[in-house]
Amino acid sequence: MMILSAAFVALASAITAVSAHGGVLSYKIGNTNYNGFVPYNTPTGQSSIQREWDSYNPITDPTNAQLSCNIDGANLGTGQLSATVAAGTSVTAYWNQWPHTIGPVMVYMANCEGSCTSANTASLNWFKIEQSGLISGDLPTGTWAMGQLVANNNSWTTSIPSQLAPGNYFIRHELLAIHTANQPQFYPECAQLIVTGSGTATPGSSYLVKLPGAYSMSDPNVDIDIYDMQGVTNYTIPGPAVWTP
Ligand SMILES: *[C@@H]1O[C@H](CO)[C@@H](O)[C@H](O)[C@H]1NC(C)=O
Ligand SMILES: *[C@@H]1O[C@H](CO)[C@@H](O)[C@H](O)[C@H]1NC(C)=O
Ligand SMILES: [Cu+2]
Repeated sequence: MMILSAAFVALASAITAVSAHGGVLSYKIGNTNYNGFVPYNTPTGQSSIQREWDSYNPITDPTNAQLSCNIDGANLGTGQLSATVAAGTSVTAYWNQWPHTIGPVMVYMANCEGSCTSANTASLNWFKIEQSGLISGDLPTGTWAMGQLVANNNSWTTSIPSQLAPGNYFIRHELLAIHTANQPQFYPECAQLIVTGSGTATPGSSYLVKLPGAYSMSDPNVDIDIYDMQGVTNYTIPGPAVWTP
């Protein structure tokens, strides 16, 4: 009986640990729904527009070599799909029952310079198409983009820039949870897109970053203790400026 209850406690705490974090489980692009990769499962036999990611756990080191598309970010081989999407179309990403409400939401893209499936995501040039941080109020209790995400069915909707030049791109959703003092939690997921249209705009070099590369623990907005910043009403989101063509 003691052994049984110890096992039950271990199981219960494992479930709690899983539900304390998360990631993007599916997308709606235009009017089409796409399943994401199923974490905690073998990639064998899975088919998705999303790159592989293995657990709900955050990346806590901003220089982690797999920051671009989460761990381990591999392509799914023959199961790797891409979604064809016209520039200007809206993309909604859906998370699991997302527990965190403090921190910014960032959406990046990167041109794959060829096939996204064979791209090394750490060497691509990433640019931000949207970000949202502290929306109202002050630290530590104000309303954050991540709180809006939770209130909005654990989802975030953004649009592919309508003037973006067509090509093969990644879209990368990243949550930076900062509810734990001086311990940032990065939650990135990537999906492969084929953007169509007649746009000609591409971001200039000042908007392009590597991931890892864009963030460091020496950034006070990454290594932040919001509980020690009572009354502060601004939060500078880390990484590059948003590119608006
Ligand atoms: C809420 O999110 C789920 C996916 O997690 C989705 O299937 C459902 O359509 C969404 N509901 C609304 C009202 O958008
Ligand atoms: C708030 O803005 C001030 C002035 O621009 C800046 O020095 C400070 O770093 C900002 N605070 C945060 C948390 O981003
Ligand atoms: Cu968590």
